Amino acid sequence: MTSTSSTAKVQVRSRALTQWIEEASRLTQPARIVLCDGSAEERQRLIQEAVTSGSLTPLNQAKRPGCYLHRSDPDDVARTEDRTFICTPTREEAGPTNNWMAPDEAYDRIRPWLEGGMRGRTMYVVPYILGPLGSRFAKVGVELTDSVYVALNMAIMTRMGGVALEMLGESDDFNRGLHCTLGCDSKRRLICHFPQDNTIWSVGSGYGGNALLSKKCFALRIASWLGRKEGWYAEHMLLLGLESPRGETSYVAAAFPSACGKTNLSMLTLPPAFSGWRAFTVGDDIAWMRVGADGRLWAVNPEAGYFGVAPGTSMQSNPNAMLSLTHDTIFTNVALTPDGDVWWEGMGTPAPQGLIDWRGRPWDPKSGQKAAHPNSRFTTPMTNNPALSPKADDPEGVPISAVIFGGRRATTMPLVLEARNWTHGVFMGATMGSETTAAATGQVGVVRRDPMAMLPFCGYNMGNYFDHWLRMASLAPRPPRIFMVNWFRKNADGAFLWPGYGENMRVLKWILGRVQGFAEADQTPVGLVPRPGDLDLTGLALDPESLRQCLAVRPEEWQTELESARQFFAKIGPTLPEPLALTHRSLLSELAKPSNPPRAAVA
Ligand code: GTP
Ligand code: SPV
Ligand code: MN
Repeated sequence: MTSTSSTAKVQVRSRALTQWIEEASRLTQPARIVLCDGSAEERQRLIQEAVTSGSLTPLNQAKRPGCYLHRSDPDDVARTEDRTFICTPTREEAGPTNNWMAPDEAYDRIRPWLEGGMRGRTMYVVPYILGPLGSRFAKVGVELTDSVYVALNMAIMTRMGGVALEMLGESDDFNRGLHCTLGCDSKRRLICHFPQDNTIWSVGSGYGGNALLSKKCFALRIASWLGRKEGWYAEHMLLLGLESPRGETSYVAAAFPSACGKTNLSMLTLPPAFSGWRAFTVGDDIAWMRVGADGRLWAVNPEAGYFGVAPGTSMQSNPNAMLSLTHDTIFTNVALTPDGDVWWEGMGTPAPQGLIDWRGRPWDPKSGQKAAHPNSRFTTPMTNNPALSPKADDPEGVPISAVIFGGRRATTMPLVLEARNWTHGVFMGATMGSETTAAATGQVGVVRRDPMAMLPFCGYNMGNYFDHWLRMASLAPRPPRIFMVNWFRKNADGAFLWPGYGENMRVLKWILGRVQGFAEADQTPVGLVPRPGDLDLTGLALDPESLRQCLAVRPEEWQTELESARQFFAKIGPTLPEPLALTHRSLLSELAKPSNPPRAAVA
């Protein structure tokens, strides 16, 4: 018999929501239904439940108050792109880069698994808002989940609870996310998106983007589809504010693929030579953008927390993240120290003796295995971030001066490259490549085309998505300038050429200088690149040869790059917009011009 929690001080006024909850509970047959109100008392209650059930382990509360550790099933540690489907009436709508299933087939495949799937368990009803309260960007979603870990994460990642029911009112306009862990059985794992129904069904996984349905499923896949229909943009982008010594703040939006540096750049700590400058985080993973009445592009962060990569996060690389993690944070798949604290590779402190690894087993430093999973994560509220922008909650969002695309590339891609114009910029984003990372299951370190960092997240046909991007220039009379960056180029010994992290400010300063019209650049066949003297390198000990290699545009590497772009465009097929094909041809002929090589930036 199902009972509904009576402790919640909130009320559902939407008949559509009540009906959907009834329908889902008839199907999954939970023992209890808990309507989440988002209160602090509720959070404590859910934490208690999670600790009792073993889903969360309390950390040392003196050292890390309000912090807990979660260990996921070892077979369920990252997004599973091969189990992720876009379920549109036709295959063409999903396009050649997405897995596609017909909606009826997907519903029919999953429904039998859901029958009684929550028996003996609790169904948490998690209403949430994406976007600042009162913003024209904001949208309501509701996730029904049998995972208390998911409910607790959603409370950090979104504006969750009564506020969302308030905003929804009697309306039937909300995203319906149904999530059932099914014992995290990889054989019954499917993440299906039904854009036409504003619905997501996710089963068989309790991890990250597979299970926190507000994040990649709604805020990117479904939202990108809504954005095309309604004339706005949902992007896999960080949002960063940079205040100059004159007190003017400019905002940039940057799209890097998963585990390629968005959280780090969004929280960067400036080098000492940049005293007088300040950096503020608006968002670290997702941006929703619209053209404003002033003709500029305006963006909000739809989320309210960070689900960030732990390994590599240290007081040296990202102090703002480290300070955020001192309280009220959930850690997933990191290592546990004997005194109840957390540890991961690249934390900047030696591994303490007696570590318990991410699987919950004693860790042997000589085993060659990682103590923390490479995709181990922290979930922390944005209000924990000392660098949080005062605009992070602004319903209007922030105006974007520059869009930055970036990948993880050992070769070819210079430290920074400016597009000649909007179409060239869209081409750069559309053809960007990046080495795969641990954020998704599968082989790590192989270069794949990941357009605008959206390959796994675009909810519709990629060719139409490119077209939507091209259209922005006509919608916005004052569009942002477009750049490409690469923090990950390597020398012949396989070491990173560029120090990265806070030093990336030097590149950002050049980008702002270009936008404002005072920074210089060199023309290359593939775009504009700073000469070494155009970057502010005050206080940076980087040898001139490494810098030269960072900035080099090598025609033979670009031949290979453009061939790879051609193959990718061939895969896109008939929906590829003609201006992108034309840009490809004109870049090829630029590269072939004999007069091109002897330029400063060309090695
Ligand atoms: P998702 O949350 O998966 O979308 O990842 P993300 O894009 O936010 O990446 P994140 O900032 O968490 O960084 C991922 C990894 O890249 C971490 O291990 C970082 O230490 C490393 N990283 C970030 N920025 C830099 C950089 O500038 N240089 C180098 N070499 N590594 C970096
Ligand atoms: C990513 O993979 O881009 C992430 C983590 O931000 S997840 O929430 O798992 O998608
Ligand atoms: Mn991400």
